[in-house]
Amino acid sequence: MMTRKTNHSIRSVRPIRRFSLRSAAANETQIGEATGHSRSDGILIKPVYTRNDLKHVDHLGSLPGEEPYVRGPYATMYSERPWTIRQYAGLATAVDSNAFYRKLLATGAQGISVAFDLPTQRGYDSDHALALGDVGKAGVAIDCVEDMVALFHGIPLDEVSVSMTINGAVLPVLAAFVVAAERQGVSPAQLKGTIQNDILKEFLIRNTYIYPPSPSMRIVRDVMQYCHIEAPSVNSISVSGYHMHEAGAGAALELAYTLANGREYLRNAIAAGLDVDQCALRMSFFFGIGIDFYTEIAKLRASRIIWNRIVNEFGPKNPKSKILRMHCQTSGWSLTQQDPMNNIVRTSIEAMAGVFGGTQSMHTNSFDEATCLPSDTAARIARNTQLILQEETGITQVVDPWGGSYFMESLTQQLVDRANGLMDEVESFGGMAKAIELGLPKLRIEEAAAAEQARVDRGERVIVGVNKHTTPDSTVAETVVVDGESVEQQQQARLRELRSRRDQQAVEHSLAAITDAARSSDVNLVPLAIQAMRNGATVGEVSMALEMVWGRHQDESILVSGVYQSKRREDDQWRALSQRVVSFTDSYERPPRILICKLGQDGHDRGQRVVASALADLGFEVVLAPLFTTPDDVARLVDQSGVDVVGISTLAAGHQTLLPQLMHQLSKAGIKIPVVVGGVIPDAERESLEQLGVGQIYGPATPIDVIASDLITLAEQHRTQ
Ligand code: DCA
Repeated sequence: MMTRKTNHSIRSVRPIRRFSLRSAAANETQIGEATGHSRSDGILIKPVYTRNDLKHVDHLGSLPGEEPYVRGPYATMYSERPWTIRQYAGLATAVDSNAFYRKLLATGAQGISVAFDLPTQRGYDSDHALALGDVGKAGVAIDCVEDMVALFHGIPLDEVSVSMTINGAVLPVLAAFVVAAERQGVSPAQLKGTIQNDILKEFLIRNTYIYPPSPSMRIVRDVMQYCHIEAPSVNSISVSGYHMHEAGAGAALELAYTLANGREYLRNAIAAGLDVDQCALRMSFFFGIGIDFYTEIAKLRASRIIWNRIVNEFGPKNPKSKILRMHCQTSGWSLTQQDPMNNIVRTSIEAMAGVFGGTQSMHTNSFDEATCLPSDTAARIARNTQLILQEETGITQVVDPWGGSYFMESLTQQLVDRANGLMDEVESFGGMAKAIELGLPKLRIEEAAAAEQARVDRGERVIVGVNKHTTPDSTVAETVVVDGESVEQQQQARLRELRSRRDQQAVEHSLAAITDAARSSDVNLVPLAIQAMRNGATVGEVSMALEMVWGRHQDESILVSGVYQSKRREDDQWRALSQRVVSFTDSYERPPRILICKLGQDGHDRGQRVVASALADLGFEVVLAPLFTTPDDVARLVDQSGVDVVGISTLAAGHQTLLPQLMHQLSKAGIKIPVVVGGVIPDAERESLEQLGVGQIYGPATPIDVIASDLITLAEQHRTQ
């Protein structure tokens, strides 16, 4: 992994490094290899199960609320208290989000789950140059305590449990939350909820890190320690598999890497002087729930068995430390832009798997989220899906109804065994932090994603409305679009006002204290961040006080190679495309060359990496830009790299501002090059993108063959210009 001091440096053109898992893995396993027997991890699912299938099952006979907790963390489970309905949301400004939360709470939601916009997550204030285009787009913009106060106006923080998805910028955001609670007269000891604070998965997959791994792990530990002492009802970490699931990991990979991350956090905190009960008691987990119904139920059951074993390794005294409690979210990846009402059905089935698996808290996605932020109608249906499960179906009456099933118990054991094998592999590399540094887990997940994409493109994995049973007329009726410019202006005005009235000396003094503390490791940073925010510092300023010492981290791009092709080699359509690439190479004395990039702070890169890997397998020269590029950076890369086509991947709506800027930069530089865009793009935007000069627009689930064919044509046209 590579770290650089600032985010403003000029990035050089970097052709992708391609990496074969066969040569990389010391302990080669079959995980991630698609056998064709089942949807996930190559696990064989048979038509009939008998008691013989229970022979190798270790956990039979236990009760709910008892070790190894396979049947649930609590003895009575939902029969006494159903899971918490906690819809994840954040809309543009704090005031808008507050109105949304209050409506959710008034109509059946039982907890709040805050989504922050990307600049907040990456530690930039809304007036920072690199925040441009992303302010308020994929969540709420929070710059200072006043924003946090507005976010929770009228919501009693000693009563309502609040979860916050914040990782890199956890210090200033947690600090702002504590100060906002103070203003309500609520002490940290009265707060309840969860702070995500899971930085390892950011390095692994989600990419909203700020600092390099080592100081980032110190922040995690400081937050765990602070919460243990001052805010004991706050879950100080939510170890997340969700993003791995969304990035393409099958059930065993998601389980293994999430729980290996959990073990790494335990080790990290214990090494810093906490005991296992101090940290494990308030550790929680977060899983994705996909459409693979049986496997997903088994995955959640298996997670509790494995975590119980891991915590026991550290000799806990409190039995509660050994219990894995989890939040689940239905899969965003399984949502389709085509025939979107199908998503209501998918989400219901996924939610049911989460419930059968024994989740403690859940978010159900809205059916329109493959295209835009949820509309009111879609959000209501999503929430009602959970209410119907809780209040109409009778599902909550029986604890772990799958317990004792030949099939489910055997599947649970298979997942435990597979995940244990993968975790052994991680241990052989020296633990998760080391394995992430070597890049192995990310490549394994990408291998799974590429294989899955190939199965979809071959029609082996059916997605109704996408690769089978398609319908021509299927768009979302109502699309929500955030007016990013107006949100940016509002946030910037609030920042100007704050900076003009605060005691500047006090702010500078408290920021200097943070910078000093970053140089040593024996001071807990949380109280210092709280003091700075109380004095009127901003999220960006606190982040920068640390960045001055630690720098900003940037990940190196390595792509898997050969996985997509291995599933398509025998396929006529693939062969024809390969032949076109060969002809192109013969004609122009080099292969078609494409620059693939994301603009702004959007780090969700599964889509672009799968496409890049498949195109490289086909014979393209792929230049994969670093994450977090500005339009200027991209224009410079195009100029330097001599590519034939530019592909922009966008999932968080930043393109609405940044793409016009890129087109302007290219034209100013006199560069004529085809530009294509893929990702989450509402139908209503297509016309304006075409007018801008965008050559092709690819929605989610567009087959690789379509993209590759277009790109070859565009490259040919570019060459003959
Ligand atoms: N019998 C006895 N007690 C029960 C039962 C039961 N059947 N069910 C729940 N409870 C108790 C719990 O022990 C807990 O009490 P405590 O706080 O004193 O320990 C309380 O009721 C709340 O239940 P819990 O299972 O902790 O559920 P939540 O408060 O909703 O927390 C958790 C769920 C996963 C732990 C938390 O981290 C969370 O909410 N995460 C959400 C993360 C998120 O939103 N991420 C978005 C991306």
